[in-house]
Amino acid sequence: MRIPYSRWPDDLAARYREKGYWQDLPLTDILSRHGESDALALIEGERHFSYRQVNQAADNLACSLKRAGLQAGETALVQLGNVAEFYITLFALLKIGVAPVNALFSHQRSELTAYATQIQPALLIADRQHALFTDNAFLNVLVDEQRSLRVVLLRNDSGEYNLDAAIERPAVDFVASPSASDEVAFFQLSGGSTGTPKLIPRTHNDYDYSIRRSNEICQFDHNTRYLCALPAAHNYPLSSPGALGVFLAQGCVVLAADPSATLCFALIERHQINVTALVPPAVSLWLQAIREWGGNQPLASLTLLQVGGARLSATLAARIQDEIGCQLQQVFGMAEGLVNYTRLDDPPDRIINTQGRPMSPDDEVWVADEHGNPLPNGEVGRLMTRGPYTFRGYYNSPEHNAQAFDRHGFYCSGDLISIDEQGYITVQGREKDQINRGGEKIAAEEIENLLLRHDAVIYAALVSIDDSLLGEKSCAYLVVKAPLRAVDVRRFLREQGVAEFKLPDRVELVDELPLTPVGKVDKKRLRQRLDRRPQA
Ligand code: AMP
Ligand code: DBH
Repeated sequence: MRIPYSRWPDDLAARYREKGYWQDLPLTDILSRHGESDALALIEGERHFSYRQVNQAADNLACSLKRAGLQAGETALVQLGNVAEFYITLFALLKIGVAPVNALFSHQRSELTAYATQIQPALLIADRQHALFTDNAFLNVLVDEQRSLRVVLLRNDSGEYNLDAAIERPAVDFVASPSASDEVAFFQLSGGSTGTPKLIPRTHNDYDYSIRRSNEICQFDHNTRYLCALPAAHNYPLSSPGALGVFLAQGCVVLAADPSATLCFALIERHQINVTALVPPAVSLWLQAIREWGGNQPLASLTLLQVGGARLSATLAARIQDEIGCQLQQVFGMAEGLVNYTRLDDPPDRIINTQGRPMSPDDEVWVADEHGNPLPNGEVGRLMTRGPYTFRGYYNSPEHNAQAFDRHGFYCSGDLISIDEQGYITVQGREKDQINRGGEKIAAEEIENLLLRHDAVIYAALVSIDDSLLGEKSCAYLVVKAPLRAVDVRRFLREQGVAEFKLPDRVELVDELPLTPVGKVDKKRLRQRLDRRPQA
């Protein structure tokens, strides 16, 4: 059984193979090539795992899942936080050709249901420590509604759903059988701009290349000690080069539950971390902590700090080298594929002021005007891209794909950028209807649809407001039948089961929403209104 996805045209696929980008190796190879090694692969709290142990644990789980009847070509819904089991599960599923969606730990009922409905999973792996799974209420609903769901395993469950037992039970006669390298390995999550969160099929070949090439640029090797403080499932700390890059290079990944300075500084010092990845708000908090605590001594081992996920201001960027005491690398990427890096040997001006350049010589990136025509260097327009690790279509979304791609297969990311003569990209803004709340993406339409379910709401529009720490926060403009307080709106959304970071930071009641000449809500004007008003 194969999972359907939009393939690359034959001529491009042939080129990517010829150039050695696609090596026709399964992603499982990243781990199994070190399967006999006793080098330290992973640290989480007091738990230490060698490569041999991670690989064995993944084999054990894979074998348990096979015994439970899981088959190649099926899919899984996984929700695990920054714990060792996240990687063990990912590799176990890859080893039996089952493709997971790795939901973020912040996701709630609404997101999990949307993913399950799209992929029809045969398997659910989650954690009793997540509020959704402390009892069986949601689980029963899922099992009831998703007829495909046959197997459930939960971390921290001592009963029938015991994930830990399935990982400990020794594998017998297990031989890995991953899906073919040009088939879907797993689904990545899109930050999205539509009503339902979209899924991105990633193949072994394309993802493996993005990791391998990232390692070359970021110079990850067996001495790399990487702190993963962002959500482990996110594309950035998973593959840019992220934990998978570290595993490929036989370095060591240390997991942190969150990017707070208190936690991370201690881990960096204790485990002699030399590289980590942050979003811009975390950088602000680290800089503040260094000032308050009087120095960057705990960070002495750190040589490289990657920053991405949202626009980093040049002011913050310029402080990193001196105050944190390590080199900055800007990373402008997307779960859809394309990743841009500033290079380690770039001049400071470029590292501070640009979001880098594409990692592959075969990334085709150009800037389009509103009619889809190419613009000259330096002008601001839409980012268009295709390449050896950029997807060719969201899962099961023909209508949205028709909008998101041009007829030559170039993906329009919704970012507004300019490209200089050296090919360096500067992110200038965004055209997609999305709020980037410190790297966490909110699709306006998803929240507007949920708001419209409220009896008192007639119209809803979610827009961004500038925020000095997060870059952007969200404001819901509502036309209502009866007065609503911000707390009521947030409580209502929470009841709809949506992730906390998507709740509006501010709520404004208005008599009507301004419209554009074609009758769409004029969000630009709404944002301008906010600029003129004092903070509530
Ligand atoms: P996602 O769709 O969740 O993978 O998010 C990808 C989006 O995050 C990009 O299309 C950009 O809008 C934004 N993004 C990621 N990295 C950066 C960066 N370094 N600077 C500005 N925006 C970024
Ligand atoms: O924001 C992102 O999605 C992102 C940022 C940096 C990403 O997917 C990546 C690097 O790979």
